[in-house]
Amino acid sequence: MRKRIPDDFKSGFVAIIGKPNVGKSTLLNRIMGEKLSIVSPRPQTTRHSIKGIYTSEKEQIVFLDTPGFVEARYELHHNMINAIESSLIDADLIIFMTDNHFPTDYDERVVAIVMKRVKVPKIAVINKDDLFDDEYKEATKNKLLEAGFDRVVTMSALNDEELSDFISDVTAFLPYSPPYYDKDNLSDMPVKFFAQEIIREQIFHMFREEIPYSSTVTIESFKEFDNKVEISANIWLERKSQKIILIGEKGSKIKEIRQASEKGIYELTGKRVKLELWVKIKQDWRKKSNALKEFGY
Ligand SMILES: Nc1nc2c(ncn2[C@@H]2O[C@H](COP(=O)(O)OP(=O)(O)OP(=O)(O)O)[C@@H](O)[C@H]2O)c(=O)[nH]1
Ligand SMILES: [Mg+2]
Repeated sequence: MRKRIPDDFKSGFVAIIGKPNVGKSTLLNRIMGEKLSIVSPRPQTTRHSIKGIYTSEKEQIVFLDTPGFVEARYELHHNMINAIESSLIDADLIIFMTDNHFPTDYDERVVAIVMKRVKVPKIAVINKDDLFDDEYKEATKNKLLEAGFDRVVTMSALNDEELSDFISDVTAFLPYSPPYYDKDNLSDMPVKFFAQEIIREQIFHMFREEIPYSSTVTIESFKEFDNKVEISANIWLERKSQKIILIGEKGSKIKEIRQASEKGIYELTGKRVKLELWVKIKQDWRKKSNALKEFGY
């Protein structure tokens, strides 16, 4: 029989926004205890809004990890900005995250947008507290309170110990409401999507400069059996010259991508993984709206 939902149960949607590379996806993954959103040392890693559904006995928080705010240099960026803006519309609470470099131009623009457009409560998180001192902390905290945030917290998203306090801070701002999702759901995306993101993450980790940004991944076939998963995926690049770099000498790089991805997908599914990767070119795909649609952006 289904357990009764207590009257004081709280739930709501919480959008996590902020400039690229501050640790938004790292925080989401820590809270969920699962790698839902890919993380890399390079900015603009996240491209879609990724939902993480945190459920306990007392609350359900639907976190939305968003792409870092970006200059719209490519059609792809317009789609990323749309993903951020639509996450603001449905949110019951906004978490604005910054780091040890506040304020940058990006920070200022995001804060201005949030204060102008968002009426719901707003928490500011100063992340990466391993990289700043008390003086920076106090000064930044004051600036954020002055800007209009309802609460300012400092943390390191790499540190699990601070998470339960953070969850309480968030829940305090949420409305009383029954949960929106079944407690067993961690996200609303299929396993196939996470497999695709895991492959994309390896490319972010292995290459510098333009290759990560010029690449995207599509899953062409995904067969899940009781004890194994068979996947065929395409890695799309923008130019022929990039293909040689991605494949590497005698296929060494593509092999590394395949092996690391198989490991990641194994950790996700608990099943043996056989992955086939194909490298393809779609000239200037980031500028073409029909290509973006085809690639799921
Ligand atoms: N030193 C330190 N590094 C951190 C902390 N939190 C996250 N990082 C690192 O910061 C980098 C960026 O983290 P992400 O979680 O990908 O950042 P993001 O805000 O999601 O970035 P985008 O998706 O590009 O917008 C990674 O290398 C993380 O390991 C922290 O508390 N301290
Ligand atoms: Mg991210």
